[in-house]
Amino acid sequence: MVLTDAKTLPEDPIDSAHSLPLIPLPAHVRPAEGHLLLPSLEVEGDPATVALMREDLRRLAGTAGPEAAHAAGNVVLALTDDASTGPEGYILDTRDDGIRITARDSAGLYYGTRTLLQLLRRTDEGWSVPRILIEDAPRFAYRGVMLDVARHFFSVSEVKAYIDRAVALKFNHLHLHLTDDQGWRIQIDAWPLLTERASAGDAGEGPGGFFTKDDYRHIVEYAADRHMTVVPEIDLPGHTHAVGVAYPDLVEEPWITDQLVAEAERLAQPVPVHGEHFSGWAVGHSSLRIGEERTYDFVKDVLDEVAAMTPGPYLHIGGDECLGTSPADFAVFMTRATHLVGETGKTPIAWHEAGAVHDIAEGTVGQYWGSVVPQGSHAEEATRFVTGGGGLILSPSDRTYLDMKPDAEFPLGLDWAGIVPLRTAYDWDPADVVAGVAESAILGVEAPLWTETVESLEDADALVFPRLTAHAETAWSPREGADRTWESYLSRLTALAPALRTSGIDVTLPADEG
Ligand code: TNX
Repeated sequence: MVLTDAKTLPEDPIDSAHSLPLIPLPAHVRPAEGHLLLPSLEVEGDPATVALMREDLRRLAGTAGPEAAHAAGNVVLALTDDASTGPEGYILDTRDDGIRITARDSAGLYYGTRTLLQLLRRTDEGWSVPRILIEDAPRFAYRGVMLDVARHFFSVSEVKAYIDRAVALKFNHLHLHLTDDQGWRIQIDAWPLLTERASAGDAGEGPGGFFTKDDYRHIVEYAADRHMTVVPEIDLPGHTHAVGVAYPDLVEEPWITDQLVAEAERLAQPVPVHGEHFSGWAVGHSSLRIGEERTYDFVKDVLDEVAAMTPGPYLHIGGDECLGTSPADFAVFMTRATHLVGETGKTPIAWHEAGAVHDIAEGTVGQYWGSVVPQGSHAEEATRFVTGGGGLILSPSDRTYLDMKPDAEFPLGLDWAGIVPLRTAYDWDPADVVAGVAESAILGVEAPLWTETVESLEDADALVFPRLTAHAETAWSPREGADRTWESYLSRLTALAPALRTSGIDVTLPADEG
């Protein structure tokens, strides 16, 4: 077996990666002839990445037990100063005697190993990997998933399992939606009743729950080991009904409209009652008391404590769907709250509605959740974050909301932003959403999972896969390229599906699409 010299391969072979189980598509793939067969794998190099890779290989090898030690490392993970790979980028090269991954940073090495894990196959004679040269780096620095642990609570081990799914697809941010009308999920020492009184129950019949500070730190650490940054969200000043269960004087009476009542009746759900747990799905009925100074004591304490246990640079303060807060009050609140975040040393993130407010802190990052073709004032609001020196995270709801039903009959999920089949999830580009926002102002892409209808990891998997793989490709892969097509993606997904199924994720491929 002689490794074909990469230089003799065509520059950009058509359909080169088409049949390979690679998602997200790497920036450059040069397949060669044949496969490399290695009886055993011994990983050496950058110690932290080696340890994670050994663990992953043991899992992949199944019950076969630990590998017989190979005399010398035949999977080499090397940090280099070679400028040819950018941040988080790597080069993966299969050679006669093994596999070499090089990168400038350990995140790059880690992503190289994620790619290798997709390519490796266990055979009777050992491990098989296609002869290949890959040079790769992400398109966007922010590649996020969001998990709503407020509507239904997820345990530390479930969150870790969600992280495992996301990092395998090279996502690097986990946005935790920690608070909402139905529950407060994070311990705050200065306001202990939040978790004592407002964490029981959820958007349904479940028990709820919350993360202690140690739980949260454990999640942050587990994520960080895998090059993932946790972005905590405290949703303010709306979505705060649960705050009123703990401290009734901090929130207004619920803002009940005829529409809310009609919708609650249609779904046989309760209408919110001030100071009592709310288990329905209605949004936009709660608001902190904007005119009270005690509100800002509360907000400051919460933001300070959350910032202190968050090593990442961001603190998300929500700002969405504040239907029960007047625009003037909303402006007062978002201005003060974004500045309070700034005082903690973190960069504020807010949902795009906050872009309507003139004086939010400079550098505030916006998260756009409008449709892929912006309606009303949404584009203008999104643009405001960019002119204000911040960036934009794109989460168009009719493309990236993982809680939207993939087909009308799907038992889980909602449909207010539309039905989102796999092809719809795949076919859009972040640079085309908000006209006038340059690619360089787009921090990246995030796929949120709201959990009104999601009660378990199994439910989450059913909604999330395979669509999360589409969003991984949108966030990581270059826009142009012979393989950056729906057809190639579907063929690569088909090739990847058996490995996903082996790892316990049951992906249904769209037989009728494509
Ligand atoms: C909208 S869009 C929400 C959430 C809901 C979700 C359900 C946005 C920032 N907020 O409060 O859970 O719809 O799909």
